[in-house]
Amino acid sequence: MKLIVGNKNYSSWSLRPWLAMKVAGIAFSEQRIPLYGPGSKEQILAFSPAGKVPCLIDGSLAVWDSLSICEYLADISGSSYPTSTCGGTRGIITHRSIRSRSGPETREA
Ligand SMILES: N[C@@H](CCC(=O)N[C@@H](CS)C(=O)NCC(=O)O)C(=O)O
Repeated sequence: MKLIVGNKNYSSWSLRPWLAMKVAGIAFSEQRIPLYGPGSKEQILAFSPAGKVPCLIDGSLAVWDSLSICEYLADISGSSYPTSTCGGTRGIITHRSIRSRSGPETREA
């Protein structure tokens, strides 16, 4: 699996799945794309149809949006996002209300 992230000093969205994967011990490689520079958007769009980072590449599957990535990781590993806890539910509601403007979050490459 490969996680596409932005600048770690200001892309907190990128750090969410990055931290989740580190804490869960999920093996992954990382590709960093410097944000808001010449060609940045094109580089992101090569992976993420939403034109945003983070984006997780797992084989032919691309998953974008930090919450969707965490939910996907929970599905495949059983050890990531705490979806069954009160805190997990609150996190999901918060994330979903923010991301609902950005359309579907998975696609087959
Ligand atoms: N709701 C999205 C937000 C993603 C987002 O806004 N990412 C920003 C960086 S923190 C981005 O990709 N900006 C680059 C751009 O818009 O060109 C998520 O949870 O992943």
